[in-house]
Amino acid sequence: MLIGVVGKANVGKSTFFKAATLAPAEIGPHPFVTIKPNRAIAYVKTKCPCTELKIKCNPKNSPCIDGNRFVPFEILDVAGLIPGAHLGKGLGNKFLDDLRQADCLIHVLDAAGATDEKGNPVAPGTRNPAEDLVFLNEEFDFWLQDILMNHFKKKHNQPISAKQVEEVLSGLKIKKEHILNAEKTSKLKISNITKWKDEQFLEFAIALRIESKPMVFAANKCDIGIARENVKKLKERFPIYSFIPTSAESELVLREATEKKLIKYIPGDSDFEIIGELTEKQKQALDFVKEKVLKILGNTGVQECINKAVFDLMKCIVVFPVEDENKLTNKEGNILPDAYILPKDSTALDLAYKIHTDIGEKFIGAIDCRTKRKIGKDTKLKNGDIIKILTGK
Ligand SMILES: Nc1nc2c(ncn2[C@@H]2O[C@H](COP(=O)(O)OP(=O)(O)O)[C@@H](O)[C@H]2O)c(=O)[nH]1
Ligand SMILES: [Mg+2]
Repeated sequence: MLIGVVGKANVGKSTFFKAATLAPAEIGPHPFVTIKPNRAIAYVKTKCPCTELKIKCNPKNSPCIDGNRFVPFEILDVAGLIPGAHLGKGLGNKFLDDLRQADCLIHVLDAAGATDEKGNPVAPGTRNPAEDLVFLNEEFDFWLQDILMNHFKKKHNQPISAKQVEEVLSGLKIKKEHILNAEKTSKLKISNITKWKDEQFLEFAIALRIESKPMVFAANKCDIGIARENVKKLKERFPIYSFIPTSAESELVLREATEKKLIKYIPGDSDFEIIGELTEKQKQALDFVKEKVLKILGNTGVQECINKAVFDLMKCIVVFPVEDENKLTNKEGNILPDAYILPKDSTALDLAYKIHTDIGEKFIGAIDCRTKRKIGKDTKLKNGDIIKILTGK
């Protein structure tokens, strides 16, 4: 499961990416060894069972701050979009190549309209951010339309099946269920695909994008007043999408100040506490964040975008594997040591394989540690489950 962060130049994509991937607390050595250059670890925020169970956890792979568990997963910094990407212009192919790997997208918009179509700075309010949204979607849609037309337009005499379309699109993380859903919503018949007109290929491409690359929009630079007005207009014009007002720069200020032990701040929270000696400049920056962002928006929006992508768009769950179903510990006696993000409908067997192939291969069952009931390999796990895997020889 991979979230791609996309957007035009100078919208605050790097700032968003950096803020989202700065560890929310000291976490010691990284559990991840190799990460590709454009990938980094971000953290989804979820409730740690420690509060509900009134126990003190010893987290290993995922820090717990005041009952909030931050569970790590990889995110992808998608290459910047260049107009005409689908025609192979500039680094356009790199953009599309990155995009194909993503299961869902966070599209960072300059909601303040302070950058033109190429990302050059202009006065806030000059550019309509809706155009950037439409533009990126269109690049993707034209590209997908081209792929489909190259394979199917007037190419075959036999009726085409969804399976054949799936094979062509398999490298794009587009699955059969996406194709069948897009067929329904576009009201087109895949069996007739070889006879479709160009605009029907486009309609299908649009439907397929909506199904296969769900998006949340980070309406960034919402520390500027006009950006917040633009968010209202975006919501009215595109009711099918989610827009989250963000100030990536503010989240970066807060996470960096946390790292320097100047403040206590839990990502996603509506306030912070000063715990260190601040310089005048630091004080001003933090005052700005408090007055112009947290008090107005409620939070910086960055954590909300990530949680929205993981839980709502991808419908993932977080589960807590343990080795002792009574003490909720691992072998070393650490309470609720680890948390894992799994795709929806994952089973105890999927969890076993996620922990280690070896554990997956020796799987004979599992225990739901809350109810102490045994569960089989097909039982679907729920968000927040605490699971002991049983293994045989
Ligand atoms: N006002 C404001 N400016 C921001 C915000 N996030 C980024 N910026 C500024 O926008 C410019 C471009 O940011 P950057 O992250 O490099 O954008 P990228 O080209 O999309 O990666 C920089 O001057 C940032 O300081 C924000 O939340 N609010
Ligand atoms: Mg950048």
